[in-house]
Amino acid sequence: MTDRLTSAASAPAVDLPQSRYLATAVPGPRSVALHRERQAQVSGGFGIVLPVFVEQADRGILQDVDGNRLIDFASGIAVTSIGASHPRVRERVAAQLEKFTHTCFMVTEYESFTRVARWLNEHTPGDFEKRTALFSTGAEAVENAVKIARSATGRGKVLVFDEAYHGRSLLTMAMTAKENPYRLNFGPFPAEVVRAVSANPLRPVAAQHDAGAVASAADVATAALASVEATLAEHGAQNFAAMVIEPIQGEGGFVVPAPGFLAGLRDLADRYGIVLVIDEIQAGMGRTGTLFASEHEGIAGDITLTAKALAGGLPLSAVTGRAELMDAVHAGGLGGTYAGNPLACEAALAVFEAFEDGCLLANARAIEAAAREVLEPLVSETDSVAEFRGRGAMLALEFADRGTLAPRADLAKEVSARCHAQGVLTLTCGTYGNVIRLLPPLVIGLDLFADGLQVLRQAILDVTAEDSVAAARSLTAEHSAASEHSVTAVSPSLG
Ligand code: PLZ
Repeated sequence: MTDRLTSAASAPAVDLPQSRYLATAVPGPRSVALHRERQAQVSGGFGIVLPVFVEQADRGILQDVDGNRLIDFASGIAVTSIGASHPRVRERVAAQLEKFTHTCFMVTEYESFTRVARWLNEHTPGDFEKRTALFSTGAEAVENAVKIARSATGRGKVLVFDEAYHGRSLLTMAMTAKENPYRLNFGPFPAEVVRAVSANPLRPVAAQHDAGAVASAADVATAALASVEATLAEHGAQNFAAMVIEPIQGEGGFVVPAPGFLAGLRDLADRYGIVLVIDEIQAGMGRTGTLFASEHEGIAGDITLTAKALAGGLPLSAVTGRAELMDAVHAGGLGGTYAGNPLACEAALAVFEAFEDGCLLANARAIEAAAREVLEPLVSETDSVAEFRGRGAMLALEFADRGTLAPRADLAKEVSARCHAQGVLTLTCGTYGNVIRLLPPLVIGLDLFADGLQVLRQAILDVTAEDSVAAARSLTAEHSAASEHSVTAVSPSLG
């Protein structure tokens, strides 16, 4: 085996104190100066959540160039699940660096590519013979899944869902639901992408229910499935190569589909000979407390996609699927210069080792329990936290007015800004931008996590209380304006 590690590489990893610390305002002066230079050099097309420049990262802490230690509730959007400086990743990548950085797997081979493929074939859901193809980004994995499904079925259409996110390349952008910022001004898009309803329990599009009655989760799933089947019929089910779905919709708002929906899609796919592609790019690799999120629903895709946390921060993605589908593609039809880069493959092998003893999955579940205890009561304590949801270390709070469910992106934004100012890096998401999501690294210490949760909870209590006061004030103002108006309106007749 090629596992020998150099002693230099075994030197202690970055070892940051696991506590929040603010040396300056956030962002501090050095970050502000570096951000100014960035704006002068980098395309304005890139957005930024928090304009802070990171110097070192370790487990739950990001240390910035001003000496601030921020609590990481983002993991680089679910990438650094085992931390951004895990010793195994550092050791394996450093050892590989001593040998070679690249050969191109389509030119000459290296064993780590095959070993990553083998692990994925053995661990992704589905008790059938599998093959894997490695690429670099999540979008590339999605694109290649579509290529493989088309090649295997001889069909063209792709079914995707409301609130879906699959990437920023031309095809995956067409598959993504949200217009701004992902699709805006970037069309025309590839044809043959058809969108069906999803089964969002809080905002059921398809559920038929009596006015005022809340649809049960089972109703939401049943109604959504009937609508999906109608969409398939409308476009000709026999024309669909693939249906692609995230087991928990990530960018769309951490939407956990109503129970039974994914199993229903599995049935539809079987009935119509459509390849079911489960996009586990954000939810997979331990994030939800199981290795793959589809395990919670007891289903297996014909193809499962992984990326993000797969290689601990190095760019690597994978398409893993039924051997007969994966081998249906003509030799030379799949590839890419950087596909399955050897440094990234070594990092993935380190990630697999880190998952071996089950502790990381237990951590994900402990993270959920801790967050639920602190955050779920906010649903009843405030008028505008509509839902606490998610699984494992993939959790979210949706802000919306009680009763009407009118989305409150303004509250999510303000709460996030206050967390950032206090050194807690939160992210927002959702079709309406009204969701705060928690994606802490699975290696975050529970004390540090608890500190971040308290900051978040207090920010929510403060912002929602201020909002209620402002709402009451404007109601009073409206009321007095209305009564003034009625006085002037009636005064002529009085006079
Ligand atoms: N599929 C389910 O979540 C990436 C996007 C961040 P890439 N999500 C984060 C942004 O604003 O660009 C993602 C995902 C799911 C596919 C992708 C795409 O993965 O590695 O970003 O291409």
